[in-house]
Amino acid sequence: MTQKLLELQAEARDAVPAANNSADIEELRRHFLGKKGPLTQILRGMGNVTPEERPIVGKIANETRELIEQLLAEQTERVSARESESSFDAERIDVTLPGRALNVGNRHPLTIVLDEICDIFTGLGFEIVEGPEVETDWYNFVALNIPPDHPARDDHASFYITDDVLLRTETSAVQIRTMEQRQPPVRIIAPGRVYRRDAVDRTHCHTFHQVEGLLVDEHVTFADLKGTLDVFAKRMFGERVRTTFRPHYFPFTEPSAEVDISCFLCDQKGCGVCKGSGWIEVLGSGMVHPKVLENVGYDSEKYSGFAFGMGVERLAMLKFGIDDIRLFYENDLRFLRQFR
Ligand code: 2NL
Repeated sequence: MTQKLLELQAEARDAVPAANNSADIEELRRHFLGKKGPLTQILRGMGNVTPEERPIVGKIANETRELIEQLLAEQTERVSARESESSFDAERIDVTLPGRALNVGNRHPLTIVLDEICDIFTGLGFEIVEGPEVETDWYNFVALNIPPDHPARDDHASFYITDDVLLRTETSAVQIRTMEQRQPPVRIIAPGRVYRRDAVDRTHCHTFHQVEGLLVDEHVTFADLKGTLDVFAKRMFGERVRTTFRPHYFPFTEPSAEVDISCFLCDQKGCGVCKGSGWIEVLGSGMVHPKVLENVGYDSEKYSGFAFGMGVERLAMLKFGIDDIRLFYENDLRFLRQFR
């Protein structure tokens, strides 16, 4: 029996250091120390050993178990150090490689300008209101002092759906609806998409965007209009910009004025954008016509107001130096990616 144990020790000394991965080591552990392994078998045979020999055989058996366990532990340590090193090698990453570029989007140039306009007016205490793009003749025209035979309807060649229903030609209708629902003071801007039956060219499109503004209260004067739009122009195009109010005609305002800003590109020396004049037209405005106030049930003796309207495409083209309105709608990423 002692002989068998010594043979077992010799076998383990040969086999364990030859195992070169953790699976083989586990296999050897089962082989030498498992329930059906040689050591267990030998210990089961202890019953046949004489009482004198028993302590000696027992001692050698224990030494054999300890030896095998120690051999396995040493080999496990050696193998696992090597294994984790090779897995480190396999998983090594090159932190100096360039990263993968993410395809980050950006706002559409019209959205950038629209947001900017809205920010300026909300900063001045105006509230943003929105409304339907399909309107009735009353809200789009008649309430704004443009009756059916009015020549101003020619400027607004429209898309009619029925005799009485059309795609809105400006966002004024939203402001009419708001005034119907509230009493003054009213201080709102109405941004949105509008439609006109225009032939498409470098500066015209059948679908474009507008921001209209309206302020109605007691004692509102043309000076309030001038001050408000002067602040807007300076915040939008730079503090150096000055404004001038040129008399004009709109059916829904009286008096009416077009607003020009001093050319922010050439400082009024004269350039292509201001066509040598030093001034650029940026919006239309005026004091709300008393008939419009009466149409929504306001007392035009007690209340007065100013209103204005601007084209978002036009302002965006000026601000970014874009010479063709169609670029906004073609979804060409080479164009759109320039406005980050
Ligand atoms: C322009 C000119 C303008 C208005 C729009 C307005 C609205 C109401 C009452 C009175 Cl509810 N007026 N809007 C007034 C003056 C000019 O727009 O050139 N737009 C692009």
